[in-house]
Parts: sequence; structure tokens; C-alpha cells
Amino acid sequence: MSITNAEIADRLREIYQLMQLAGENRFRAIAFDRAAQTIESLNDDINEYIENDTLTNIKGIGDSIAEDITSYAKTGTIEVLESLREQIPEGIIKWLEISGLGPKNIAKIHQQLDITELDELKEACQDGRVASLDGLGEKSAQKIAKSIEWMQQFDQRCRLDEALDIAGPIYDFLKKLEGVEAIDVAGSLRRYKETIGDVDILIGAKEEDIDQLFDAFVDHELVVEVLGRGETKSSIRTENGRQVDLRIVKPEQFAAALMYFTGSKEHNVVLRQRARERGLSLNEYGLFKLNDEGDTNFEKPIDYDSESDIYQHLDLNFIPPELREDHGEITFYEENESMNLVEEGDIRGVIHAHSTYSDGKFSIKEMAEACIERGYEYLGITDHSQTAAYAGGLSVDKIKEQWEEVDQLNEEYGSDFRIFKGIESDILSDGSLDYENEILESFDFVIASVHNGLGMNRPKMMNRFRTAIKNPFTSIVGHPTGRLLLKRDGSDLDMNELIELAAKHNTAIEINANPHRLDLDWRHGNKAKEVGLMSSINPDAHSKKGIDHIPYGVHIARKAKFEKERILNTKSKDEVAKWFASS
Ligand code: DGT
Ligand code: CA
Ligand code: CA
Ligand code: ZN
Repeated sequence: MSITNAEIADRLREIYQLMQLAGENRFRAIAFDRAAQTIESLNDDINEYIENDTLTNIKGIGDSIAEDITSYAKTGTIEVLESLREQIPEGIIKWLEISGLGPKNIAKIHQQLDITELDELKEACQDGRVASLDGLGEKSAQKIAKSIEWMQQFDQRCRLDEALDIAGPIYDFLKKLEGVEAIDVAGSLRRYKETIGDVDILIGAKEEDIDQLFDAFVDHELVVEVLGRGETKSSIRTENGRQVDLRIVKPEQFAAALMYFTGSKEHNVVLRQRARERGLSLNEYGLFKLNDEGDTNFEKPIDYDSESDIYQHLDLNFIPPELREDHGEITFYEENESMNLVEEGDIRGVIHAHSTYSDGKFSIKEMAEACIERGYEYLGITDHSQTAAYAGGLSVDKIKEQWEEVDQLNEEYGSDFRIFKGIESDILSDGSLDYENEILESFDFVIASVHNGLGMNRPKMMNRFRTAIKNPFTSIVGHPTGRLLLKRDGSDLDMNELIELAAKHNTAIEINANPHRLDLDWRHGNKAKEVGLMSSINPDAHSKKGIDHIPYGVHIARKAKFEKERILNTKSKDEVAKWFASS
């Protein structure tokens, strides 16, 4: 049986946690935690050590833990873990994350009040039962209840825009502090993932400045709780429950640390493997030569100034952070210098926006002016279609009225700016669009979107989309899955098939840039690239401010490997008009 390093680390960490709760010797417990950390950051496969019986060569792994690991690899169980699991109910492991509540008190509360769930504990803190226990009191009870509330909030991930709202002010504040020689955001935020667990910030500073920088960080006005303060890392929680980790490294370690803490973990694993194949060792402290025993030789650091340099040492070109997900980027950048990914500055027009004709907040003219102010050269207005009564969908009469208004505005703008006549047509349950053909063909373009019956089973939903994609009047498919991030799952679809079909029928699939959606999901990027799918980075704006969501879409498009050429709204207004006419 083959196990992974991460898996064995998880088991060892579980033993550590359960031992604390069982009141076992603290040092014995900590040994398991240390071993877990070591194995997690190990460069090689743990199975090699097991096969060669060399586990005890790993620093911090003694005979007894080596035996436990071997037993797990052979039988899938560890004796000490099994007996601990019988003693300690699963629910209370989570209690260890409550700040201000140690293992001894956890055991006391669990035994005396006979509760195991987090919610039960919160209740017991609020109704005085916890306060009545020896050595706890009302103050502790309140603190625990508050901690649980934060924990329950922080358990969830947050959207990209929410994370940026927190990271932005803290980053700006830190950047100006004396002693900061380098600073960047790392983690999933630098990779522009659609949801974020916690915010990671990295600073390069001299050793003598580290303390005062951490002081300033934990004193920031957004901080409501300090979760930890160490020599190289401090973590805080903001009032909306988000965690921010600040790490400070020496200036010369900054590039390697930035690479490491940008992740993703999966990307890092491959990089470390490549380093070893080249007789090198890559970690958060830098790039080093391996010695004859295959260990990191910290005395022999390799020179580098930037992430680019480090990639060069691994025979790779610089990989943009958005792509670092181990989704084929590494093989690509072995051979190629650049993927020519779309950039914010490439976007020339706004497609997919609503006006007061349906559920938008501003008139067409106001939306157009907002586009002009932002330097765009066209606006594709797309109000809702007639079936969408809840969103003020447009009757045929209303459409004709809107067309007249658009014609008039276009005359005023002349060659400076153009409004395209579009519609966001509902895809009805049989896949047809929401108007007769003679109306559909008079629009400059049609976005086809599903707004009801999102939970249809896959075969029915696929038929619905197949019909809509093949419809010659469909130019763009809107928010394909209909998901609302962290709120509602999207429809059950075979996206690979739909992407192939769309490419074949010259239909684009939008990347909806609204941070609640970010749909098409970037994970389908490889398929889209393979078949040459066109996309359009659409704000789905219901207000002027909504237009400013476009950058989120750009970063998601980059994650999905879209070049400028495959993004419709990087085209000029004349080119877009041509594309609409031909698709
Ligand atoms: P998140 O916070 O869940 O949205 O995702 P990340 O990617 O920001 O993850 P986080 O905050 O746990 O760690 C930041 C980066 O640090 C992560 O992307 C890679 C690196 N890192 C952290 N822990 C480990 C580890 O145990 N092994 C490796 N290889 N890298 C790690
Ligand atoms: Ca993170
Ligand atoms: Ca983190
Ligand atoms: Zn829509």
C-alpha cells in the first residue's frame, strides 16, 4: 500500500491532538506534532524511507514513531491512534482551535457537562454552565463564546473581493512602515483564486526591524484578535472574522519565500521535485545545493534576485502567479517564454450590462458615460428578456423603444463610442430563446443565460444548453453554471462537452466577472485552450460600479489561460461588430 506524506502527517497530527485531550504527557504529544511538520515539508516520498527501513534517519523521527508510520503503511491503522479515537469523541477535537481554551479545560467541560459539539459548547457558555465550573468563570465563558462565533465565521472561505477589501488597507499600511524592504501579497490571493481561506502577506526586512513591524501589524485598527505572534509569523483576525498571516523574512530570502508562500501547495511540490532532480533543494529560505547524503546544504545557497531567477535555476520561465495550480503550467513554461495572457489594459469595451429598462440602476446614457469615463470604446447593453418578469424583462414594444434610444445616442457619439444592441435572453426550459427569430436577428448580439430551473438533472440541462449553443442567434452564453460562490452550487453540466460544442458553433462562453459568480470556472481553461474557445470578460453590470468588476474577470481569464486573442472585448468596436455579425 502506498501512502502520501500529507496523509501520514495528518494521522500524526491527529495523534498529537487526541493526546493533548487525553491528558497525556505533553512532550510525548509534541513529538508527534514535530514529526508531522517534518514529514509535511519533506522533499522525498515517505514510501522510500519505509521501503528502505530508513525512517529514523529523518530528523525528529525516533523508533516508536517510525514503527507507527510503518504500521500505518502496512495495515492502514496505528494502534495508539485507534485507542485514542475510542477514548475521545471526534467533536471536541475542533475545540482545540478555540483561542483561550486549553486541553485541560476542554476535558473538564466535556466530562462535567457531557457535551461534544461546538454549538452545545457555545450554548453552555451563554447559559452559565461553563461559568459555574471550577477555574473557568464568566469572563472565560464569554471569551470562549466569542471565539466560537469567530471560528464559525472563519471556517468558511470568503470571496475574492471580500479578501481584497481586507488585504488592501493592511498592505498599504504595512508598505509605508520603516524597515520594509520588500512586500507582497502571497497565497491564494496572489493566485487570484475565486475564494480565499486566509490572507497571506510577506515582508522582507532586516532582523532588527522585525519586532516593531509585527507590533505595528497587530495594532492595526482592523485587528480584533491576535491569533499568534511568533518570530517570523504573526496572525490576526479582523472584525469580519477573516485571518491575515504576516510573515517576515530577511531581504535576501524574500524571493524564495514569496514563491513558497504563493503556492499553490501542488505547484510547490512539483518545483521541489524539479530542484532535487537538479541536485538542488528549494524551500522557503532559499535555493541550496544538496550534499552527498541528499540533504539541504544550508552553507551553499544559490544566488537569485527574483522569482524569475529561481525558475531559471529549475529550467523554467517565469510562471505568472494566477497559473500556479499544477494545471499543466509547468510543462508549458519549460518550452515557452510566455502564454500571452490577457491583461487588464487589453480590455477595450464593456459587454453585458443592464439599464433601467430592466433591473439596472442607471439609464443607458448614464451607463455609456460611465464606460467613456473609464476609457472604454463601446458598451453592449443587455437587459433581461420577456420571460424574466421578476427582473423587468423587456416586451417587444419596450425593445423597439430601446433600439430607438440607442440609435439616437449612437448618432450623438459618432465614431467616438458605440452602443451595441444586445439582450440577455433567458434560455427557456426546452433550450429555445425568449423571442421570435425576427426580433432575435435584429439585435447586434444575444447573450443566452439560464435563470430558472438551474437544478434540472444533467441530461435535461445538457440538452437545454446544446440547443441554445447551436442556435445561430446566440453570440455568447452567460454565466454558464449559474453558481453563486459560497451560496449556491451551479447546474450539473458536462462543461467539456459544452466548451467543445461552443467552439464548433462559434459561440463564446462568457467569464462573468461579478465576484459572486466568476463563471466560467477557470478550471476548464485547459479544455477551452485546446479547442480555441472564445470568451468575453463581462461585468454583468447592474450599476456604474458594476463595471469595475472587470479586473476580477481578467485575473480569472488569466487563470483559465486565455490569451488576448480569445477574449472578445479586447477587440476594437469595429472588430467586435464584425465578430457579432459573423458568429
Ligand atoms: P487558502 O488560504 O486556503 O485560500 O489557500 P493558500 O494557498 O493561501 O494556502 P495557505 O494560506 O494555507 O498557505 C499559503 C501558501 O503557503 C500555500 O499556497 C503554499 C505554502 N504552504 C503552506 N503550507 C505548506 C505546506 O505544508 N507545504 C507546502 N508545500 N506549501 C505550503
Ligand atoms: Ca491563504
Ligand atoms: Ca495562511
Ligand atoms: Zn444573468
